Amino acid sequence: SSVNQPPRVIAEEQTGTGASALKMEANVLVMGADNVGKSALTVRFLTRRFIGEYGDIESIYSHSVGVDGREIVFNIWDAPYSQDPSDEDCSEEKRIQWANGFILVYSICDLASFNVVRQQLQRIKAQRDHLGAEKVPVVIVGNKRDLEHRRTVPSEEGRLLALAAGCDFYEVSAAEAHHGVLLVFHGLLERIKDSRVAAKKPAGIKSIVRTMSAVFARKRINSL
Ligand SMILES: Nc1nc2c(ncn2[C@@H]2O[C@H](COP(=O)(O)OP(=O)(O)O)[C@@H](O)[C@H]2O)c(=O)[nH]1
Ligand SMILES: [Mg+2]
Repeated sequence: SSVNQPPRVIAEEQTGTGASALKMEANVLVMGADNVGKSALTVRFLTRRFIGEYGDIESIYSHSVGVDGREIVFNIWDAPYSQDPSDEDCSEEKRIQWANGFILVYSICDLASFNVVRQQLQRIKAQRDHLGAEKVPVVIVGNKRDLEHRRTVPSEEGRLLALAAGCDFYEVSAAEAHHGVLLVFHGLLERIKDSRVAAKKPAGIKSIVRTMSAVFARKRINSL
């Protein structure tokens, strides 16, 4: 179902027992340059179909799926690309704040769109690092894989960018197949789950070990 409305603030996943433990919401922001297939990808995931032309309507879609007996509600924001990120009331900043996970889309036949993904990735990292957040759930998607004869972005470039940024990478064709698109959204969901588990842990084993060795190091120094 399409909902043309301003973003809602979605409550974080509930813990504990009861129905709330079985339901999880994930806010997904789809980003990338114009014409790379952001809407095609989104609509493919929602309806399993490829329509061809999508217009430029900004939408937030809500879509429920069952995963391992649990209800997952994807709230997907299909955002148009703005040349100037500081423009339009800092809305990119607001979108980034809203999102739990990011799908960064470029077209494999459009090198400029790949550079847009690089820049958006940096802005996401900058904003999230500033908030002191855990590792940000991001997947990078090279779309239009069916247009191999027009490729200008080698697969390796996409893979290297993802490797450097610590995120997942997929090449898909929203036009030709549903399966790859499904993997993108479910891959991101796993990342979002991981980031929530990480955020809940008060102290990782590494930081405990670090504290212990600091204590012992001090003792050793004192006893000299
Ligand atoms: N060949 C091909 N065309 C695609 C694919 N995905 C989207 N398109 C086309 O690319 C154009 C832009 O798609 P759209 O989803 O509107 O891009 P957006 O501006 O990023 O939302 C449309 O004409 C789509 O039909 C794809 O995987 N392969
Ligand atoms: Mg669009």
